[in-house]
Amino acid sequence: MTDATTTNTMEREFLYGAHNYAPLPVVLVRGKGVYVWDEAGNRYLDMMSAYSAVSHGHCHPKLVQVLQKQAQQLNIVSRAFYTDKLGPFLERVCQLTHFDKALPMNSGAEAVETAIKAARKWAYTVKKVAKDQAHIIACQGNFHGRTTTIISMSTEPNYREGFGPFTPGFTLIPYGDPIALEQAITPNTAAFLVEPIQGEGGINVPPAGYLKACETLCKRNNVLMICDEIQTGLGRTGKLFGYQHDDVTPDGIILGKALGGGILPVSLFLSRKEVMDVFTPGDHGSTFGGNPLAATVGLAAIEVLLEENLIERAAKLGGYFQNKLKTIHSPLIKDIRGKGLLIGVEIDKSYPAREICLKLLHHGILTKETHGTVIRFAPPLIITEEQIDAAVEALKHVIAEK
Ligand code: IF1
Repeated sequence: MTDATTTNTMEREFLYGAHNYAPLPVVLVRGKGVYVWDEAGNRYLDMMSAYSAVSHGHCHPKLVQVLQKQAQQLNIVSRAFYTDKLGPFLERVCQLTHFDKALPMNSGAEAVETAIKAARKWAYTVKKVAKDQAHIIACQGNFHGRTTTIISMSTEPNYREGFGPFTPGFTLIPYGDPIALEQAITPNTAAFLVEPIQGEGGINVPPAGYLKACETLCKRNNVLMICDEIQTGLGRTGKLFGYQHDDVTPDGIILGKALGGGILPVSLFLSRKEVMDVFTPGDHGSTFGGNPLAATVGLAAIEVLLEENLIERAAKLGGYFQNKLKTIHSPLIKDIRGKGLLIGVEIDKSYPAREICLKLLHHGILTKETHGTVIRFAPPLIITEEQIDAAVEALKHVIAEK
């Protein structure tokens, strides 16, 4: 696996790249469906799908086809002009999600920033909060991205240290506790920003009814409820959106990752009209956001998701996956949790999760730990039962090796 070519490739990345990642020692050159291949031709089952961005599988033929066609037609023109692709894309996502309006960006973090700006401006112009007094409530253990403003609401020292000063205006409360939300709300609260399941936090599933209780509190206090569905959205958890497990109607949601069909960065902030209407020409934007190539791929990504019943697949295969994992009887497995195909396996501290991921790599399984103790399983939603069996078998072996 680590032959001379591979070592050379990795060394160059290490030498010329910033060291903000510590990748597993594999150099990927090709992907198809749930599989990726390295330079030497070894095949791996992708159990992480780029942190849930590759829900459709690698190089989905229909998505590659629309990408190629559009790439020859028109790609980037900026938002200074209309294009024939953006309107249909936004119309389709609004129909699908029942939100009134959408604002396109590229990365997840940009869409989170968009939500923050929308919530603040809504607080000043609609709720009539005094100038610069608005605050947003977020949860401990959150992950919403890496910009300086977003890390200002992070509780993870590793993401913050050395990057201050931070943006004020955030209040942090424990995740999964509606009473904490009730106590944190003030007349200046613009929004409550929440992940339906905390991904980076360790695949933390909140108690049933949590989001419903939060929704009631937000409505009663005229606070926007905004769900970060960047990781949980578009079928990942076995429903179109993570918030649907609790039957709530948030005021806004943030989408990214899988919206780009595993091909391009495509993100959106979606909301009710009253919220989105706070934006006026010139107060927010992006050179690349909503470009025709991204809009084309985003629209096709939604069509493929529905055509191939990927949401139902995630629900069914997620249940199958969790049940299979439960057949591994080992005191080293402390917990198996998640929804749909967003699954975390918590391992005893004595067996570092990174070591397990390294061993899984040698068994042809790609994944990445989170928080040092949780192995993440978030494969493309097109995965089959046989492929899940193979991954569970490999994990069983690796666990037994300790
Ligand atoms: C990295 C984790 C996943 C996200 C939610 C916003 C963003 C993300 C709920 C920002 C991004 C990523 C980014 C990636 C690691 C990763 C991650 F390990 F941190 F927790 F997915 F599980 N909201 N998540 O999960 O989106 O700007 O990156 O497009 O290395 O930072 P982005």
